Amino acid sequence: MQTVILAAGKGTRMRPLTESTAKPMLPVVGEPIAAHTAQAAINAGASRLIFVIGYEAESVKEYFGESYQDTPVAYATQTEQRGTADAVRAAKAELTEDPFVVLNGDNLYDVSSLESLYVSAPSIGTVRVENPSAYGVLEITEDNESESDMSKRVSGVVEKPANPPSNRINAGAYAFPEAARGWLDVDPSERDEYELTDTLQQTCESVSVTPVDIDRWLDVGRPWEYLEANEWKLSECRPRFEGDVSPDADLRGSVVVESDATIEPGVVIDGPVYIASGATIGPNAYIRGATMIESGAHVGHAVEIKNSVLRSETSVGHLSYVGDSILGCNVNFGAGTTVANLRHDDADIKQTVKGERISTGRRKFGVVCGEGVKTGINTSLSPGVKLSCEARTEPGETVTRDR
Ligand code: TTP
Repeated sequence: MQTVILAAGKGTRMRPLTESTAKPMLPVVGEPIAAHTAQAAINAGASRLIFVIGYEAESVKEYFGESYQDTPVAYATQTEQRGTADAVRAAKAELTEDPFVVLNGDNLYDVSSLESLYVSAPSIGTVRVENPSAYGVLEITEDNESESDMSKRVSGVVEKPANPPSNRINAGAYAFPEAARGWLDVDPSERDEYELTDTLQQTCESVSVTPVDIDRWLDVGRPWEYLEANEWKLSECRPRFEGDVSPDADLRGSVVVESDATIEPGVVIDGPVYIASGATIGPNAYIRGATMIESGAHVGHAVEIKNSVLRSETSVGHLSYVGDSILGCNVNFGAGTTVANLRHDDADIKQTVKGERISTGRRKFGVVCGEGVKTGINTSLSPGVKLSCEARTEPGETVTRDR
C-alpha cells in the first residue's frame, strides 16, 4: 500500500539537536529515525513511500533518493508547517486513487503491529496507556461481545479529554480508505493547525475503522525520547566487529564496531554499544550501553561514557564522565568534564522544553549539547542541563542552568 511518511516538522521540542538537522534525520544506531520508520513500513507492506518534506528537506531527499530498499520513493513539499492534515494534503498529487497509510517520520513502530495495521485497513494504530488524558483518545464501539479488535470500531477521537472514553490513544499510524483524499480540507483547530485527527473523525463517520494495537511504539519528540529510541534499537543489535579492534581491548555483550572504526588497547566496552565507521576509542576508555558513537567521534584516555549518544566529529578526549546524555555534532569536552545524571533526592530529572519545566520520567538523565559546544577543563554539568549550539563554559565552571 502507498505510504505517506510525514517528515516536514521543525522539531522545536527537540532543540538544540534539531537546530540544523531535521528530527526524522537524527541518527538511531547509524541510521536516521525515518529510515527505521520506512524499513518497518516496507516490512509491513508499503509498496511506495511518499515523504512529506519541509524543514531541512534536502537531507531527507539525499538520504532516501529515488528508491529505498527497492521501494520507490517520491517527495512532496510542505512549504509551511501548518499541521499534519496540511502535510498529507501536500502529498495528494503523489497519491494514486487507492487506500493509503500515513506514518509519522519521527515515530518508531514494531513491524508485526504495523503489518496488522496494513491488513486491517481502514484502521488506526492505538496504544493502551494508564493516563490517556494527555493524548488523542479513541472512542471505541463494539460490534459484538467478542474480545477481538476485528469486532471493534473507532467511532471518533477526542483530544486531551478530562474524561477519556477509553484507554487507547492515537499512535499516529493510519490506514485510510481512498475516499479520505477528499477529507483533507479540514478547518483549523484551536491551536490553528490543520490536524489529521479531523480527517480521521470524518473517516470514522463514513466507514468502519478498526483499532489496531501497536505493541511497541515510540513518539520521538523530546531529547530523552531520542535517547530511548537509541536504547530500543541498540537492544536489537547483534555483535559485529568490522573495524580495527586491538587484541588488548575487551568487548562484552552486543557491540557493533563498523569498518574503519578503531578500538585501541585497554578499552572496555559493555554492550549494547554501536561504534560507527571512522570513530576512534581509547586507549583506556570505558564505554557502557546503551551508547551510540557516530562517525569521526573520538573518546580518549580515562573517559567513561554510559547510555549516551555522541554525534559525529565530537571529542571527549581525556578524564571525563558522560552519562545518559546527548552530545550533538562537533562538541568538544575539555579534560575532566563531568556530567551529573542523578539527583541526591532521587527525583526524576526535569528539562526545559519550549520554556516549560517537564519531567523526563527518568531518575537518570544527563545533559543535551547542541552542535559546536565546548567545555573548559573540569567543567561540572548538572542533570538535565541543555547547552545551545556553540555554547562555551569556563575552566572549572559548574553549570546548573541552560545556556
Ligand atoms: P509534531 O511532532 O507534532 O511536530 P514537529 O515534528 O514539528 O515537532 P515539534 O512539535 O517539536 O515542533 O509532528 C508529528 C509528525 O508530523 C512529525 O513526523 C512531523 C510531521 N509534521 C509535518 O510533516 N508537517 C507539519 O506541519 C507538522 C505540524 C508535523
